[in-house]
Amino acid sequence: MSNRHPELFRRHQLNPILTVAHWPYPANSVFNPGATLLADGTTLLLCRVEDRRGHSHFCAARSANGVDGWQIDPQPTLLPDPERFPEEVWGIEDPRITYLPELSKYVVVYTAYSRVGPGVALALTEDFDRFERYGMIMPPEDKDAALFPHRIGGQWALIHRPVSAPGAHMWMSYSPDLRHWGSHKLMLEARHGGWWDANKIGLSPPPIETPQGWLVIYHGVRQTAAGSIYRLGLALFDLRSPERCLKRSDEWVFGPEEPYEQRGDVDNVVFPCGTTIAPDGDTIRLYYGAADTSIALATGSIRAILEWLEEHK
Ligand code: BMA
Repeated sequence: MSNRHPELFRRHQLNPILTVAHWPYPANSVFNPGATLLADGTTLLLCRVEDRRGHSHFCAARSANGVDGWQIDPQPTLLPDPERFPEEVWGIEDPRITYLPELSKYVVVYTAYSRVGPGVALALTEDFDRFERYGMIMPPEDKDAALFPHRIGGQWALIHRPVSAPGAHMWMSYSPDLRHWGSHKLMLEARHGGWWDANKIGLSPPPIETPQGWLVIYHGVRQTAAGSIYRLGLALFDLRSPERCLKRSDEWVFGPEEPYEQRGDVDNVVFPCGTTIAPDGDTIRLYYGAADTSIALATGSIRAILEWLEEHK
């Protein structure tokens, strides 16, 4: 047991598991990957790749064991398309993947970086080769969004993080068709003052359905004299009304401790955009961007996480 944090997430000894040195084409950095398990058990990471202009696109990396032996697409998998979607002019960032059994498709919800700030965009795919873009579904400033895997009360449901004075909080919105969004509800507020998650929070990976509720891993941003620190906390939400918070951890559960998390293009950042759950239904793999520079992996147990949350809510 670490004396700094509960060992809910154990870092992999091969961390960072993917860096720009693995990339088949020139780039600045690879980080903040979305993650999913394909039907054959392959782990797919949709990695955010930042080019040497500072603009990001996505590139898929596939691995049989989810740890090494990555097959990386030789070219970018999804590039910004500013001709048809001007809101992507400065790049696309931080993809969150959810498989939608109703459509037999994956949905990728991502940040589109427009001239007037970041907004939330959505695309569907069956194969991570061809994508059907829906364009921007939430205008700036908004990011840190992901879709729930099935309709709730007949509607699709989205978590996102609009920025408004005086803070940045997590909201839920609902849609009949993935294009038109409404019934906006405040889901989780940033805390205030000296808290680790004061003023600015956001969803990290897509919500995870458990018998006890939707498990949400979120990031909190602490502003310090030396810059921001990005850490992770836990919350559980009602299965039928996911804007209703059942439990929230006071303490963060994962933060920058290792050199590859503390030093990089942006120091002191752990930023997961995806998880995979093993066939045992319990082992969770958290894929995260480290210091906006590389990709790392930490593993935990959903049962242990829920037990810890019950004790520390
Ligand atoms: C957030 C997001 C992430 C990034 C983090 C730290 O606002 O934009 O993409 O990893 O800042 O720079």
